[in-house]
Amino acid sequence: MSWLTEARFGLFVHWGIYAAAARHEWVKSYEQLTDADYQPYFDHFSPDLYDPVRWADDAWNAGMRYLVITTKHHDGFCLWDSKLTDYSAPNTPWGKDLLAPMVDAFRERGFKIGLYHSLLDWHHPEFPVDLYHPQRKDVDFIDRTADRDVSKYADYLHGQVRELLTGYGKIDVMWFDFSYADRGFNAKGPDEWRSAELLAMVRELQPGILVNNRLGLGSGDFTTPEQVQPPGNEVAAGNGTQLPWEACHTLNGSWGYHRDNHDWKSPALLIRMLVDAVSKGGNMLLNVGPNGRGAWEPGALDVLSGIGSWMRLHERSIRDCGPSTYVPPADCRYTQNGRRLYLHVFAWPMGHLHLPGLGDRVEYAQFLHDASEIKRMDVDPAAPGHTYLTGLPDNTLTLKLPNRAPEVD
Ligand code: FHN
Repeated sequence: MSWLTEARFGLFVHWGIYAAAARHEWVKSYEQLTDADYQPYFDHFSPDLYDPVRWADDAWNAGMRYLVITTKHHDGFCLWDSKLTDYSAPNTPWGKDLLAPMVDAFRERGFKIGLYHSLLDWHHPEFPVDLYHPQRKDVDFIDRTADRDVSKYADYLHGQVRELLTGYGKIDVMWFDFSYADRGFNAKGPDEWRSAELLAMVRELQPGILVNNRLGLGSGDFTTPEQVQPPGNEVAAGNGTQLPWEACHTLNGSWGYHRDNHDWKSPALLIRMLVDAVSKGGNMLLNVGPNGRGAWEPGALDVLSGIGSWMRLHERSIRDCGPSTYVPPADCRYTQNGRRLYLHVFAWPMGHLHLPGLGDRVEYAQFLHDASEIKRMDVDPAAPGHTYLTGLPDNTLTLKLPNRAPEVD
């Protein structure tokens, strides 16, 4: 798990022909489009502005260190040159595999590579017409699976995952999405995908790969809270052990490109969410939805640039950091890495900033951007073990702790 917890911050990319529709990646289901209704997006998909080297640079400069790309989303469209279907990028006007140049560019830039793969497939003729399927209105609940053989779909699913894990070099994360048992008919849920067999194959083909918790077999190697910040360290369901977790978030409320969604989260908010995650032992996977031409929106680039400016100053308070045993003041977070304790001030108190329990343990406080150091902290003799900081010009401070292990007062 070391590289995942060391990286702490990754890039999620939702991209496919739904980006040409420009109305969310679920557009086929939301609008209950037939295959014929949806075909024009395939027939006109030719992302002339696609530039994976630039994508990798922009993401790296934002401080992201791993990629998770949607190889196939629920609509069934494949970014790579699959031998198991014609419903793929090489058969669109673009005419080429889109995954290979992306994996190459990001790996060359230094990223770990993660592949998102949808367990749902609204294009495959054997995938059950369930309560999410675009054709759900056309069949009665009782007849939903009458004419479909989900085991044939499972063969296809396993075959495509094998293609992905044998055709694109070392893959570091397999990000399946998503299993559900209640499908409005007698579904067996994850058993339909033959998930245990699929997971065994993934681990055999890519030893050391990390697999998320959405294959329907419990917690996986890490849990994936979505669009929420867990209240504390995520605990793996059931067995009480604590697993790494990764909160995935959109920039603007939409995973796939949506022409009307420009309500960008601010860099300040996203930085606080990233700090909050790390302070609780988690990661943040932040999503970009490129448009149908393969470009990232200016609003997205602006937000990522703002995050990158902060990361250039405070990256060490994120990389390989985790929770502290010290309790931070209200509206603050601590992230810690060994003897370095990082104080993140989300909101300024009136007057002093009171750091309970640190007392004279702080050797110095350093403002990361001007390299000035406070040699002496205001220690209130009436409140032994407490430290007061005043007039801090920055929102993230390095506090250096003595060699002895931190204790909680
Ligand atoms: O249905 C998908 C959704 O489109 C998106 O891919 C998110 C990302 O985590 N996963 C599913 C919803 O949980």
